[in-house]
Amino acid sequence: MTQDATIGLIMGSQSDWDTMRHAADTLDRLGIPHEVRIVSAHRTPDRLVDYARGARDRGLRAIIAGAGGAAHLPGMVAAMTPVPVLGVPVQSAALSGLDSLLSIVQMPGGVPVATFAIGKAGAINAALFAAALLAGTDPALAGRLDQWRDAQTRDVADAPR
Ligand code: RP5
Repeated sequence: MTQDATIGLIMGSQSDWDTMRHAADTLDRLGIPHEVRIVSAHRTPDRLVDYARGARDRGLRAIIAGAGGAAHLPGMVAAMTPVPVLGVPVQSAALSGLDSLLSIVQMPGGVPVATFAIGKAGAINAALFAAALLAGTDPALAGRLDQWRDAQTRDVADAPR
């Protein structure tokens, strides 16, 4: 979904897509238009600058940025746009994502990145958090988000099968 995107979903590498597709799926289920791009802070720095600088004028209301290892992508994007950045630490091979988590969450004061859990849970929750942000000014989306949560509650069995 790319038309009139309100959420930007970016990741540092194709290898992050297995994680970040869960954010895309969640946005799809909630009917939130979004754009998906690979933007690497170190491999495509010019693309990063163009993306971040143009984010507000394209109408993005939040950017979900997933990265692994030395995960400077969310922080660099946050430095170049006033649009809120939601960081998702991708599980890395060497340190299981602890490196990703610390390098996203430990932003110096002044340039915030809202940081979520490592991996799939973080990708889903970043999308739900972005939805909650938009729902404040979008009653129809607020209704869909309520329905999503009700369905999640109904899916919990009383006892294990
Ligand atoms: C980061 O390096 C990406 O976000 C990815 O998680 C990690 C490894 O990238 P690849 O070597 O798999 O392309 O930039």
